[in-house]
Amino acid sequence: MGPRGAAAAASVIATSTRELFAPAHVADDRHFELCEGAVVLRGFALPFERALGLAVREVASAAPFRHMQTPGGYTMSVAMTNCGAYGWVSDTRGYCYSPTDPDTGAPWPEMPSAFAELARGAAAALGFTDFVPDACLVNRYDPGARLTLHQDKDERDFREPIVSVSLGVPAVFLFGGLKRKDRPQRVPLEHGDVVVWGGPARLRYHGVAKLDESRHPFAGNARINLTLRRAR
Ligand code: MD3
Ligand code: FE
Repeated sequence: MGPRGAAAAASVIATSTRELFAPAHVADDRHFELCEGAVVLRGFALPFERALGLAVREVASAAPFRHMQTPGGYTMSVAMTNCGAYGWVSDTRGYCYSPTDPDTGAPWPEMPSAFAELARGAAAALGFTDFVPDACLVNRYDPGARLTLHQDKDERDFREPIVSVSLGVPAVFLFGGLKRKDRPQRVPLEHGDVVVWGGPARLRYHGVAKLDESRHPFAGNARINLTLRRAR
């Protein structure tokens, strides 16, 4: 079975999975479709939060969070690291996926199985049955950090979905259109929320509003976001 339309996916969540064989966390009344191709799975990551917390710590001890430079010469307010075969990196020369950490020359830490399994499960719930991520960007938002509207276009195959996992302090996700000027929807994302982006949503502009000062037991005053992708 190939990827289904998101409308079909939403009805899968609403009916057959709930009544038949899905794990309890797949059938949840709070899951909803943002637009065709983008589905918010509220709390989908909560059953795995301990494993995810340990794995984030392990990745960050091997490849510490850092503030990358943009091609425009700015320093990003979001601190980033990566795991998996490829990592997203940016410097004054541009963006790319790199098999090695530019700070050390070493390969990125291996993708923790908790990350890969969670992404695979979330994608499968939407009908993307064999999503095998090879890149996980780990973003850390400290108070005041934000991500300006952008498209994700550095990946090889836009038919592959992207799975994002929100952890820690809540944030307002900005979900725009296919043009930068399209006014974005504001979508609050909380600890444990997972979003699957595919199909027609895959190339929409998106960003994250400036993070407010607040606290959550997962990571103090920070928000952590995992973005799982098939880069190559
Ligand atoms: C919508 N990160 O790292 S993940 C990024 O919360 C990024 O840290 C945000 O955007 C964050 O590139 C949002 C959600 C996301 C990821 C990819 C998308 C939303 C998307 C691709 C297309 C449309
Ligand atoms: Fe993005």
